[in-house]
Amino acid sequence: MYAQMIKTARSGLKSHAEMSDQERDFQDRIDRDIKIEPRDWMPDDYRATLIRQIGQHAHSEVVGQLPEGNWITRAPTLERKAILLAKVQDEAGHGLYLYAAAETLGVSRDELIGLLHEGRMKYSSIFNYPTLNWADIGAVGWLVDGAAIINQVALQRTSYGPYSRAMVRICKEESFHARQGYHAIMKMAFGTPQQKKMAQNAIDRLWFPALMMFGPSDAESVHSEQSMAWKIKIKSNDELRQQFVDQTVPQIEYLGLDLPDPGIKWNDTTGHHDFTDPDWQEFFDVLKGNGPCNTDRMRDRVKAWENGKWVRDGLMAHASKKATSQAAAE
Ligand code: BYC
Repeated sequence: MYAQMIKTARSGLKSHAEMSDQERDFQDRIDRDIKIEPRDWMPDDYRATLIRQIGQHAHSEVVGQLPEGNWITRAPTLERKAILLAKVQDEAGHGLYLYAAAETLGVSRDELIGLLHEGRMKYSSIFNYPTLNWADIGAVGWLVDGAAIINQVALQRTSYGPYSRAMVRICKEESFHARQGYHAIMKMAFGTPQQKKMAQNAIDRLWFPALMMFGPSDAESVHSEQSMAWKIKIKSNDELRQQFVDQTVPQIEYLGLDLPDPGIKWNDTTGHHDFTDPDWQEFFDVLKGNGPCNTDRMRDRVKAWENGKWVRDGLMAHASKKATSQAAAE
């Protein structure tokens, strides 16, 4: 169903005059901050945009388990292992809330997962970078979850009710994720010279990929204008990226480490930090499937899906048996 919708999705903003009466009423509800619920009428493109964004978001949560899950068996202490295990389980839960929110739009989870596996849906570019050592796990929690929260706090006010409510819950868990990441990196920054070096190295490799998580610049963003008019997105890619930089600079200063960008400096005129853009060519290459880990991530996800078939079949058989015996008893 969704595969068909994306083929017909229209691009470009409709003027008030171009809208039908129904579309004008819909836009009016959005403008008055009234949430849109699953049974409400909505334009097909609004539905398709939400399915794309929520689906991509759900896939990111699930694929995002891989780089961190890789370190559960190698966590340096029992406490760190328990924390990481809980975090990775939380990501599965986030995926579940989001797939459930997407299902309220009439698309099945199987279809979304099928599209991901065929390479027709995306997941966040950040998860195509490797986690090479323990310091990377701290940096992921601090920078990657930190970037995700900034985006998701804004999305709590998104116009689609089920997405907005999923975000409220996810944000609560994400703040624990970011804090545990900062705590792990802080231990290393204030640890031995070798630990400090590892922490710096992780930040050097993950800083620019973390900036890319907010998407292309506003000038290059294809969907922002319409998504902001529909309040699917509340803040633009560049606004959120700037917020992340402003939030992170004092945190890195406290750690006594550096961001790998000599261009970062406070600007009195704008009231924000200036910073260097990531390499956008690299970003678009990663999106095309040419990042360091794209192939591994998809191979691992497809394998996990295939290996989990017997569990899904068992659950379906149990549910149908239960439904039959319930019907017979009535
Ligand atoms: N990566 O017009 P634009 C987490 C695509 S997971 C990949 O600006 P939009 C975590 C975009 O899809 C948190 N693709 O798009 C989990 C579009 O391509 P298509 C994940 C990207 O949608 C586990 C094209 O580029 N968070 O925290 O208006 C462990 C043009 O872009 C990316 C979310 O998903 C990217 N970074 O804005 C640890 C938040 N950026 O579809 C942590 C929800 C752009 O036309 N999503 N593209 O082929 C959003 O807020 C928005 O979708 C974005 C992009 C800001 C990401």
